[in-house]
Amino acid sequence: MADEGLSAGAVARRLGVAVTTLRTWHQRYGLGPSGHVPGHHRRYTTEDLSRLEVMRRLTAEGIAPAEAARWARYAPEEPPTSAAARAGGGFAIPVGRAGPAARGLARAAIRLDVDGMREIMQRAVTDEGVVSTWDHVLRPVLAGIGERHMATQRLIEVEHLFSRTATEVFAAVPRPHGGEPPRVLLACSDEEQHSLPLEALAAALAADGVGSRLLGARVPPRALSDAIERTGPTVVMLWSHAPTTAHVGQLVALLEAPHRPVLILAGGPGWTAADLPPGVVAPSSLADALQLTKAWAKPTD
Ligand code: B12
Repeated sequence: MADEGLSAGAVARRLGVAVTTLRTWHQRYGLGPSGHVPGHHRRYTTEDLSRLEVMRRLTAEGIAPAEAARWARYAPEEPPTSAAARAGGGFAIPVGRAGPAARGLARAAIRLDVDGMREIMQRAVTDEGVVSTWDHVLRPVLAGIGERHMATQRLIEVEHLFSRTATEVFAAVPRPHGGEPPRVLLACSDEEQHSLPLEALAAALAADGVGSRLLGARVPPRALSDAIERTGPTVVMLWSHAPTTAHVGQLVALLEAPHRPVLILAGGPGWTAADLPPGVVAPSSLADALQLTKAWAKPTD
């Protein structure tokens, strides 16, 4: 490169990107020209160019621009490669042996591409149904997000947007209406925030014509018993994702309720089988929970 540096047009041509893209990278992410030649616009130096090469490569691999720019600014000599990322060492969300839909979803998630995520999730629900979408498309990505978060303490924004989008897609599955009031009550235990698995179950039930009441996250014992008294469900599922929210007392209260539900399910990895009171059933999967719930959700009188 000549000593006086490169113009924006020349850099754009070398990188194969538009001049407007360069301008955006400059204005939003501080990846601008640092050289200065009197009487000229600022010029891109060799260092600027190598930063921009990192930026171009990482964004082309699907890494979010802000994230790519952080690498480009601070570690241009050691950017992650997409192969390293797939192996779990970079910015990609590892999805193991999951199929193309989960891979595409993971890429859309890391880019915070909300439309892309919604489209993939919706298409999977339409083509494969809720259970398969959960097991083969969403769950691998959720587990991958959890893994990357543990390793890096990052990606909370990805986790939130992903969860929100999944919530919307599950909620959009049409609910049965016009028949009997729902006999199924779905609730997270007190202080439990991981409601997505219950949202998946509500959507799967709806797709099979079974209605439910979904109380969602953090249901205190009193609220749960009030809801049971007022709605008389035949099936109740209480979800706990971690031992800290596996309040066995909440299950005991269900067993002792004046209108005891016929089937009490303890869902989620928070519960320990040995601690479950007799009469409580722990499903092993969404499909299992769906089958059990449907069997008991029919009117009994
Ligand atoms: C999304 C997410 C969140 C979202 C939840 C959004 C929502 N609306 O649900 C938000 C941001 C709220 C969240 C918050 C927190 N989270 Co969080 N979260 C996750 C994440 C990424 C996915 C959760 C999920 O849905 N998993 C579903 C599948 C993937 O879980 P699974 O264990 O394979 O489940 C199987 C079985 O349970 C079985 N099964 C048995 N019965 C049934 C019945 C049904 C109906 C179904 C569907 C399945 C089923 O099949 C399932 C698979 O289908 C996980 C990572 C992970 N690996 O799960 C962390 C994770 C669960 N969270 C974790 C933590 C620590 C937290 C926080 C405490 C963080 C914080 N410091 O604030 C908080 C609050 C937790 C609380 N008090 O409830 C830890 C839990 C560690 C632990 N065991 O104690 C995890 C494992 C992440 C990690 N690796 O550290 N989280």
